[in-house]
Amino acid sequence: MPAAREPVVAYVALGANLGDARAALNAAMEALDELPGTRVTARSSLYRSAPVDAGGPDYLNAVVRLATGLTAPRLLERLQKLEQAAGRERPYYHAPRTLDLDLLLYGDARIDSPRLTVPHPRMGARAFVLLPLAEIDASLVAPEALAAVAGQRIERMR
Ligand code: PH2
Ligand code: MG
Ligand code: MG
Repeated sequence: MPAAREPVVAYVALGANLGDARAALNAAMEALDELPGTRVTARSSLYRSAPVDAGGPDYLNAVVRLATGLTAPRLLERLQKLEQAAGRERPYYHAPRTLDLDLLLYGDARIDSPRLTVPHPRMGARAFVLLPLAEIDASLVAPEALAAVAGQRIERMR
């Protein structure tokens, strides 16, 4: 029998700004915890944020930390299936969406393939990623990075 893979610590950003975004994010966090060989080991609060480089209503955003035995490509596949199951449509770039699940970090892997870039190339410029990420693992976010996105409107929800 092959040895089981050591679980990898990964971070996933969640976003939605169509339909019942709060329900979609909560359901997605539950679904991530049920992926094969995967546990959600930390969840941020939900945040309300102004769309960045996009139009439409305000977003709800959050970040979760996973411990997963899935490879990065398999995890990506699962994220995309969950987006589809939530009714995700892609009429144009950055269109409002019922659910967006972005793989931010996968252990210390650097991945540059046509389908997947890790660390996520735009995460450092987005308050809606950095604030929830800092809430669950402050050591991953430099104070200067938070200062650089301080102009973006975002509010932690109670
Ligand atoms: N996602 C985008 C583009 N802009 N803005 C906010 N506030 N939240 C998002 O999740 C978001 C965005 C593309 O995925
Ligand atoms: Mg995204
Ligand atoms: Mg995405």
